[in-house]
Parts: sequence; structure tokens; C-alpha cells
Amino acid sequence: MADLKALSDSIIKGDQKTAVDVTKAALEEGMAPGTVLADGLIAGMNVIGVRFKANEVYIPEVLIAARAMKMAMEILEPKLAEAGVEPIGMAMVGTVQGDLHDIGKNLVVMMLKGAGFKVMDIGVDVASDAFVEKAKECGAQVVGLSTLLTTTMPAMEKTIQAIKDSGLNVKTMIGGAPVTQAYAEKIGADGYAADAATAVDIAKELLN
Ligand code: B1M
Repeated sequence: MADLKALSDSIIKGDQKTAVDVTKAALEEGMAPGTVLADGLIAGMNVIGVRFKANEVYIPEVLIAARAMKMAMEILEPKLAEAGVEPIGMAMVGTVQGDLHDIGKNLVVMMLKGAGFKVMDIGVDVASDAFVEKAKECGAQVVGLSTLLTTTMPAMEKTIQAIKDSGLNVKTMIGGAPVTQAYAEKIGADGYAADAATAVDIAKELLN
């Protein structure tokens, strides 16, 4: 019987080989793909999220865990689609216009995927109208904006305004080193997260 505790431990340790082997074994034994996802992969990423918030692990460990999760997800994803397992929500994330920083944004994307969201990553240097168009296209429920530069903070405000003006029924969330909860409130964003693990909590709250 495939050991889902070993699977979640492999994600926590960033052990790609075990993550892939146990995922394959579980599916071969006929275990439900949703169970493998929830009790194996997501359970492991949840632990990483909690430890990251508590400063018990740091960015390299999160990236290594996310890479192991990605390898296992490549095997699991087609089976999830066949089994009709629904993601918990649709999120879209991008870095605003003028800003090319993407390491934090990529962490947010990985953690959201790890939590069971379907995520569209729209990259960096994204104009406000492109945020609106792509959110429409993918049916996003939560749109995340990242920026690292003080000079591109106004692009965040412009994007939030464009999303509001479009009439789209989406919630917005911002993050990145120079922004704060107070700034989120000032520009009318629905949520703010200081780190990638908190971004998952906020995105889940915004779905309700
Ligand atoms: Co740049 N850079 N950089 N840089 N860079 C900073 C941000 C800077 C603080 C360095 C400094 O001067 N001390 C400074 C900004 C100053 C300011 O605006 N006040 C700066 C500058 C000035 C610049 C350039 C203008 C330099 C130049 O060309 N003169 C230039 C700008 C280019 C552009 O974007 N147009 C530039 C370029 C670059 C590189 C390309 C060389 C590279 C980026 C590579 C890449 O991203 N692919 C780079 C890097 C690496 C940095 C530093 C060193 C590290 C940033 C990083 O990745 N941190 C940075 C200095 C520093 O922070 N020590 C710096 C790690 C990452 C995990 O953290 O992105 O904060 P962070 O993400 C966190 C949270 O903020 C949060 O979660 C993550 C972790 O959990 N978070 C979110 C982020 N997005 C979120 C979204 C959410 C929720 C949470 O919801 C949607």
C-alpha cells in the first residue's frame, strides 16, 4: 500500500525521486488521485507553508519542496483531470508593468498550486489592460499582483482600478517587499499578504 505520509515527507524534504515513485505507486494501486493530492502533496506543502511563516525554513527549502511537488504533479495532473477533481479555486498572478522581479511571484504561484488552486501565471511587466483581459480569459476568482519596486507601486493602483472599472467579479490581492496592508487599503485591493504562505490563506479567504 503506497504510503502517503512518506509522500508528504518527500515534499517537505524536497526529495523528488521519492515524491515521483510514491505518486506512481499510489496511482498504480488504484488510489484516488484526489486523495494522493490532498493527503500526500498538499499535506506536505502545508507543512512547508507553516514552517516558512514561522521562519523554520527559508526560500531555498520552499523552492526545493515546490520542485518535488511539480515533478509529482506532472504524473498526477492527467489523472486528476480524468477523475474530474475540481481545483479549490482559480487564481491568476502577475508582476505589474515596469517590474521584472519574479522570484517572489513564482513562490506565490507554487504555494497556491500546492494548496490546490488552479493558477494562471501571467509573468512579469504586465500592463493593467492585460491583467483584465487575461483574468476574463481564464475565469479568475482571485487576481494577485506582485511588485518589488517602489517606482512600480502606482502600476499596482492602476491595475486595481482597471479591474474595478472592467466590472469583473474578481477579488484582488497584492504583495511584494515595498507594499503593506495600509497600501492595499489605500488602493482598494481586497487583500494583502506579506509572504507566499500568507498569500494562500488570503486567497482562500477571498473565495468565501
Ligand atoms: Co532588483 N531591486 N532591481 N533585481 N532586486 C530590489 C527589489 C531592491 C530592493 C535592491 C536594492 O536596491 N536594495 C531594489 C528596489 C528598490 C526600491 O524600489 N525601493 C531593486 C532595484 C532598484 C532593481 C533595478 C531597478 C536595478 C537597476 O537596474 N538599477 C532593476 C529593476 C528591473 C525591473 O524590474 N525593471 C532590478 C533588477 C533585478 C534583477 C533582474 C537583477 C533581479 C531580479 C531577478 C528576478 O526576479 N528574476 C533582482 C533581484 C534578485 C533583487 C533582490 C536582490 C532580491 C529580490 C528577490 O527576489 N527576493 C532585491 C533586494 C532584496 O530584496 N534583498 C532587489 C526574494 C523574494 C522571494 O522575495 O520578491 O519580496 P520577494 O517576495 C516575497 C514577498 O515580498 C511576498 O512573498 C515572497 C516570499 O514569500 N510576495 C508576495 C511577493 N509578491 C507577492 C504577491 C502576493 C503576495 C505576496 O500576492 C499576489
